[in-house]
Amino acid sequence: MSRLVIVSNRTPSTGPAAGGLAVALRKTLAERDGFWFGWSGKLSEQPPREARFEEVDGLTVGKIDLTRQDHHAYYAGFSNSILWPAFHLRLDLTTFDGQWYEGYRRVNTRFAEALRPHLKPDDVIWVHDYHLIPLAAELRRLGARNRIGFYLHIPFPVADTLFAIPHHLELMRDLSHYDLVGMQAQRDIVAFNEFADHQAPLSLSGDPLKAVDFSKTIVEAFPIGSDPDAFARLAVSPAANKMVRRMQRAMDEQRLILGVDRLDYSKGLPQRVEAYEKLLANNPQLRRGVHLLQIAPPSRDTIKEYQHHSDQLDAMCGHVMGRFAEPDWQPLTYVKRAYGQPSLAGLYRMARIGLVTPLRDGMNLVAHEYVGSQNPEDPGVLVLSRFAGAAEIFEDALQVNPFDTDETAEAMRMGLSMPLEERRARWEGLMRAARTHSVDNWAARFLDRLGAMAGRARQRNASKGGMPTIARDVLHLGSGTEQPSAPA
Ligand code: ADQ
Repeated sequence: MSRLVIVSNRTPSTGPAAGGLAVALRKTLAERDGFWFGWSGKLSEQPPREARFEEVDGLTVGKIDLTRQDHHAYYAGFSNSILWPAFHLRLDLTTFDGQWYEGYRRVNTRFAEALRPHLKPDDVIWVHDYHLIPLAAELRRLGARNRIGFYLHIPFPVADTLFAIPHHLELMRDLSHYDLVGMQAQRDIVAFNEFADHQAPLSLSGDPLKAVDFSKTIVEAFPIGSDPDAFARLAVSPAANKMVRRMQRAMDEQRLILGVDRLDYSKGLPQRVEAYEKLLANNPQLRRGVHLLQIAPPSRDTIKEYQHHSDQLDAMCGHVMGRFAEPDWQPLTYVKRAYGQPSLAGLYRMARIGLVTPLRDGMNLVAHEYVGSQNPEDPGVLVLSRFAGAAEIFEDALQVNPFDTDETAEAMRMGLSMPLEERRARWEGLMRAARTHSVDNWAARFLDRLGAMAGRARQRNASKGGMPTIARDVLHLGSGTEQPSAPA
């Protein structure tokens, strides 16, 4: 079997992996030869050009360090102040700085130069996420002919938003150097095809303009998931029970409405708090009978949009407390810290409503974890944004438009009064879907697909340059800022 090389922004560190994705990828790698490659987490003035390899909990891990300046331009800059907001359709939250793109490319070149000497011709390379879109192109420039797959963990933007991203055409050309590109949802494939079919803003006359040839790249949806049966076990573990007992003492007879998210503007937290406020305002009989627990540890808090969002949420929670709290009852608890998976699983199981209402999300694994953790005899209700990738899988959730806070408030009310029989029927459908789309199945499907492309890799080996060609029918480029690069 070919070796597997996983490449991601960060490499795994010792100790239990924090998320289901890291666990699944570690397991996949442990089952075959290969290594994980990425940034070490260290910044230094003059990082060595070569990667250093270490054993981390039985896995081989190759790491490079970065300069502070490069890391800032690549990570906080181009990746998280341009690509992340734009791919989540939040152009209003982007910051454009011309130097960031150079830093982004430089880091991708550094990754490729440090990785290339360690590749064998038959290695299968699996690159993860928007930080590393140019990596295949950089590796191909250095002569790598391997099968290279890319997985985008976040949504793919609609064409008009993509056109607004600086250097979008170069980024799309970079994508065409992968053999297989995986995305979360059919919605993302539709958006990608919209771009691939036109590649420039539409005009009233003439044929669609095409600057990038995607004919050698397969682009498909591979919806990611969690390990729902592991969450089912975890939710009744002693560690989970400890958290549940603590909560039960505080909650008494109140029913729990639970949100668990990174503190990120894509997760729709202000809208969620507003919807909860409407639930209490419109249904006075529910006051003292429900409690919202929102867990949201800060992330990327050096970026000003994240600080602003955090301040906004603080103010909104304070507002709802001020409006509804009584000396002996508080409507909500807002906790800005991370918890271990057992504690989360216990809370998921206890919650009558799992409130997962991102404004836009690649998949949303919290929805999968909530489903896995439920008590089959007395399951809770998943209130789910229809703009999460998970909405394509979880048809039995109460799906809402998170921008419409009246609708979300009404879904919460319905969930709180839903009869046991309906809750069970819906949960059974959800659990079936969560099992079908488990993270293990996701990794196996992607790697089977990429592995089956051996023929194409040989074809590439046999061909002269091996680079995807640039279509010849380019009349002019939409933005007028970029020229197609010459085929190698
Ligand atoms: P994220 O944006 O991080 O992931 P999500 O899919 O919900 O979003 O995953 C969050 C993970 O972090 C879950 O495993 C959850 O348990 C954990 N987590 C969240 N809050 C936590 C807390 N307070 N304490 C401890 N753990 C917590 C990106 C994309 C998603 C996509 C995933 C995977 O944005 O759309 O689903 O990658 O591809």
